[in-house]
Amino acid sequence: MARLVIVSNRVPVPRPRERPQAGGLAVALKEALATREALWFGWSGQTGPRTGGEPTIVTIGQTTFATIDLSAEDYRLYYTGFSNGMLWPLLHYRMGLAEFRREEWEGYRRVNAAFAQALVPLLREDDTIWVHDFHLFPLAAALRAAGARQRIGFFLHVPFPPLPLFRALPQCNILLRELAACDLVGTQTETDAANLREGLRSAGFDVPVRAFPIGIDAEEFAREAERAVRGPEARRLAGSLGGRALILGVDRLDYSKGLPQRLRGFAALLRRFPEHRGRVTLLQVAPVSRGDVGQYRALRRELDELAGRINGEHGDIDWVPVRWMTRAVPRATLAGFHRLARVGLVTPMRDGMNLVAKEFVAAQDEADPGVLVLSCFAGAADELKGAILVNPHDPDEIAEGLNAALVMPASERRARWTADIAVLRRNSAAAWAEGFLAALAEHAAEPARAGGW
Ligand code: ADQ
Repeated sequence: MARLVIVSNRVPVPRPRERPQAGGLAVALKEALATREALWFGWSGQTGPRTGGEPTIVTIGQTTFATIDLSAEDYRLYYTGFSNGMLWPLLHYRMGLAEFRREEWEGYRRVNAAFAQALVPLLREDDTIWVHDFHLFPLAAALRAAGARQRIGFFLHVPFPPLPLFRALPQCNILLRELAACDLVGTQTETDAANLREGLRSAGFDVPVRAFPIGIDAEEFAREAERAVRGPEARRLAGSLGGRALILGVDRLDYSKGLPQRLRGFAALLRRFPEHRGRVTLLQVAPVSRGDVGQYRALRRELDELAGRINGEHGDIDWVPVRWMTRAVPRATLAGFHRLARVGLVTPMRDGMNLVAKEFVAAQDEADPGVLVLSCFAGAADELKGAILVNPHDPDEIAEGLNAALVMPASERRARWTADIAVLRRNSAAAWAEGFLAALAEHAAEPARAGGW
């Protein structure tokens, strides 16, 4: 089997004597990497005197990890600036939060060119290259310019907005042209695929774009949850609830996740459905991410205040309605919390997929499953038909969804869960990776594109 080359912004290089890193792309690609030789290339996560240079190489089993550093200046321009300050909000339909600066755009393209320069010498002729996410839109073109003729696939983990919105980016056509150097582009949903296809066509390119919804290893996560629910943290949490129903939110602290609206939805539940007062607890875990972007600091302040206000207004001497944690909790521990929860509350304003929603379903006890209340704007809503779908902009709709979940009879909970778990088992992480790679092999073999870009 030909070697697989993964390229992503960050590379999860396993550290000696540590458990393999959980979460993210490493979990999704676990099986794809277990069955073939692979090279995983990207940024080390460190800043150094300059961007690029000789990659640091670590080989573990069949996988070689190759990483380069970024200069502090490029970290600011490429990562904090253009990727997180411009592309992230734009791709999540939040144009008002996007900040464009020409020097950041230039830094972004410079880092992509440096990635290509460092990667090309490591490539073999029959490698298959799979590029991940919005940090690396221009990489395929940069690789072609540096001489790479291998097949290249690209997968976008986040949404792609309708074209009139994407056009807010001054260099949108350059970005689309550079993406068109791939042989196949994958998105999370059909909507994202249609939007991106339209964008590419409007710029004069006809690259195949197809939806490949990312999955999880549901069986593995269920085993983790069964183990963790008997562990000390889950037992401590269960004991502290005093028989109250647990509503659980798990996210990175990010404005795409709809956290203020979610807290307002919970407050609306307590106001409009007073029978739940004193009988439910919302635990929201949201560790700080991207703390060096101003908007994220402002979001944290807003949430601190909101959680405090809800507790002040609704709390009682023996009941704190909202438990709000910005500390990180290990993924395995969270699996146990999911299993304890009566309701999983996942209400992003916009999300490529949202794997937390899938993990919540996977973690449930089949005899007595909890209910997922899910934003209709998460990619996962296309697959998880057993969830109660809500519009995350409307706190009243969130409250009604929560109430419906809390009063739902066990037979209906089991029916909804059974439908969703079947989808998760079928659309697994392994099926996602193999599906994309098979499609890439097919498309790259087409004579029209075989000559390269
Ligand atoms: P993210 O925006 O990071 O990912 P998500 O899919 O929800 O979002 O989570 C990815 C992983 O991180 C999951 O395994 C989850 O358990 C873990 N995670 C999330 N919050 C956590 C927390 N508080 N503590 C510990 N672990 C946590 C991007 C896109 C998503 C897309 C994924 C995968 O934004 O839409 O689903 O990539 O393609």
